[in-house]
Amino acid sequence: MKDVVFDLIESEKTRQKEGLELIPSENYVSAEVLKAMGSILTNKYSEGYPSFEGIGNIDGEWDEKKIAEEILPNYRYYGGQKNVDRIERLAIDRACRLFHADHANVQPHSGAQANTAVYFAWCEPGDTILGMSLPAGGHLTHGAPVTLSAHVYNFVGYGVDEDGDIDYEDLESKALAEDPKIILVGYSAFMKVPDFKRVSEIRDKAAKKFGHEILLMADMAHVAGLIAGGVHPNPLDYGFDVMTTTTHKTLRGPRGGLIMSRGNVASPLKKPEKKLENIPILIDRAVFPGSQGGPLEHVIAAKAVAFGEALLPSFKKYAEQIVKNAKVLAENLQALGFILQGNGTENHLVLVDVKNSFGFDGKIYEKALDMVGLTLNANALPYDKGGAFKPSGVRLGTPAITTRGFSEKEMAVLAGWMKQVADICVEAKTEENLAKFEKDLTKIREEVMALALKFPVPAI
Ligand code: DSN
Repeated sequence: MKDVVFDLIESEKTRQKEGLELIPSENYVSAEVLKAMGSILTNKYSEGYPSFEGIGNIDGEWDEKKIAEEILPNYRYYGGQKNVDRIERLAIDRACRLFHADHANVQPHSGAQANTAVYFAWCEPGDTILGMSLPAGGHLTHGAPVTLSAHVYNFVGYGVDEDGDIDYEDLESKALAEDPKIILVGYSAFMKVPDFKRVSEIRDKAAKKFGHEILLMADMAHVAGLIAGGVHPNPLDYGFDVMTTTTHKTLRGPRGGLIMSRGNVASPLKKPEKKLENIPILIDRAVFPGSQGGPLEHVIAAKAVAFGEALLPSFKKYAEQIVKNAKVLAENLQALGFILQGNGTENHLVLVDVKNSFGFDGKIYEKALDMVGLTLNANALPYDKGGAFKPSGVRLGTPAITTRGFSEKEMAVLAGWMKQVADICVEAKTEENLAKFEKDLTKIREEVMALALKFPVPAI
């Protein structure tokens, strides 16, 4: 008997094909990424690491003699690692090339796991970490009170200014007052390009004042694909020691996490001194055995495939188009009366102040847009009085629709539908009342579906 799960997967395929994904942290993977992720590598245990020495290259050409002589000993706790070692090594080498890193740990199961491992690698419980506060647009794992991170470490939050940019003066004064062990730049709802050089200089000043090393960390989960495509600066080029990311957002890989670092790469078996130059080894030890068990080698294989795709010239074009589309979408929305946080966008993400634009909150708008096949998420604006449960905004972005081949001209159509749905929400006032506008919503739904079907989802 066929498991009902497969019916639900088919139904989800239809939803993805017929609708448009505007959640800025989602994307559509290629058939190859999907194939690697759904492979028999899920059968294999491989706690530990492959040899830290390079055994392959980007084209997957192997020096079998070198492997026979040098790959052993690897650092695994199970036998049968011949293929897995090469796959993980490829993922590591490709990630290093993409992000100009000395080392990559490709094992984190998620972005949250990646961040946890970095904190654990460098801090003691109670140490201070300075990051963007959640109400300003930071991420849960950057010390939101409900998270493990906030229970273990003393998070201090810096804010954003009226333009939605990092409040660098606030960051600097807190860095010089709070004696942080980590200064963290990263976010979930931020549409500016951070001044990494300025933050790096602030770190140096604070390190001098307090007389100890301070780890400079960037959580680039949202923009990693833009960095890989060369359309966003890379924090590792501006003095940052560590960059974490998820692999499934703009980077367009499988769901998972990744940590890149600068420093000495060596065997993870011997515990090194806690110095910034040793951060790659400290991170390896903090991922396994520090905070994770067996790596998901099927996901690591899919990461390797995605990184290979991101190294191709076509990915650069993709990244450029994401940013162009977001800019044009923002301009079209503004022309139709939408008020945007930060007055537009410099990356892939647009944050709409729907409350000030139209008088309703983000939840009703998210629901109405879902009814026409446009998927985005209600999102709090910086310092939103409505908080997470009655947020004043919605967050949307262009990575997924750009993968489907959307360009500037479709952005105007999209903005037009968003305005029509906004007008319906003005009349409906409550989520319950949306049902009364079924006819109008269905008409828009049909138009959305017709356009969506012209731009197939890869691998479906
Ligand atoms: N949940 C992700 C996002 O949507 O931004 C961040 O981890």
